[in-house]
Amino acid sequence: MDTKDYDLASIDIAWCPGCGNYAILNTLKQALAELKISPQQLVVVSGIGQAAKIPQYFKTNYFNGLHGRALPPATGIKAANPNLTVIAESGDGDMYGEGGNHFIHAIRRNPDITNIVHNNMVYGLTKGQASPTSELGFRTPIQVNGVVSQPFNPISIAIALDASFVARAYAGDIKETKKIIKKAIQHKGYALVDIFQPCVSFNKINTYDWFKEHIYYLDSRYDETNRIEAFEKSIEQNKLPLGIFYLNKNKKTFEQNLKTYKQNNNPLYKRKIKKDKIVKLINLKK
Ligand SMILES: Cc1ncc(C[n+]2csc(CCOP(=O)(O)OP(=O)(O)O)c2C)c(N)n1
Ligand code: SF4
Ligand SMILES: [Mg+2]
Repeated sequence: MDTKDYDLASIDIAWCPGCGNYAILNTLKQALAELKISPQQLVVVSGIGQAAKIPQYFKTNYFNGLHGRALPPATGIKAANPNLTVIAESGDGDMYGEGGNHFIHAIRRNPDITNIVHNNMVYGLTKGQASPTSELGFRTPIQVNGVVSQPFNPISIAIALDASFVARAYAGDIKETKKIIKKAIQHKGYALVDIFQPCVSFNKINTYDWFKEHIYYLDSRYDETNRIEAFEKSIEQNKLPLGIFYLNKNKKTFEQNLKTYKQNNNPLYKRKIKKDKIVKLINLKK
């Protein structure tokens, strides 16, 4: 497959020139093409925000949900048809703020989905308010004296909850980000890929230059199955590690744990509902 297979005939992209979202879109298309996942096999679920526009900019099935609500429909879609590749993709505000509760419980359920978060440490769409990952002291037109709360650390939270795949990438490095996204999609279970994404319009602190100075990759000797070491890496502050922090291949997925699939492999969407069950459902509504 080719990245052109994901191109739409005509699109009007409403991202600013220089935004890190373009690189993430291109990287995702390359990863999908290399994994030979067709647009027909794929569903991308997003919420609201600049990042959440991504499924409208390439050829895929998609569901654009309410703010912060990408993960529940993504979990449901995968449960109804486990043959699909399901990606829940949105911004840091959408996934960790408005959707923070769903983030935690999706990790607990471990659906076989990939969760890609464009982490620009700001609310881009609504013109630059602080997000949960904004640095302490980050000044905005709303937080005029600077942010007073500690930033949310999605990597630490995910490792603490024993998420089955936890990674961080940087939009400015397409080659490495592509490798990480491909591994996340191939992973069986919930896979978090938090991607540092420069917002050139509203985040003048965490710029391309800033990231270059503040990131480094976990080296080849790093053991991603060691949860304690992964947690230690996740709380490093001076330089921020990138790569796969943590991997737990021993967890069953949400779909595997569902009683209905233990009894019958047939995807839910293919099953016929018996008439008496429909009558029961109608009666419940009354
Ligand atoms: C319930 C609700 N609250 C607030 C908003 C306004 N709103 C839309 S997008 C957004 C922030 C998005 O930030 P983020 O998820 O980081 O995405 P980005 O635009 O930075 O990619 C907010 C607050 C909304 N649409 N719905
Ligand atoms: S406001 Fe920021 S996140 Fe939104 S398109 Fe512009 S640069 Fe990208
Ligand atoms: Mg954001």
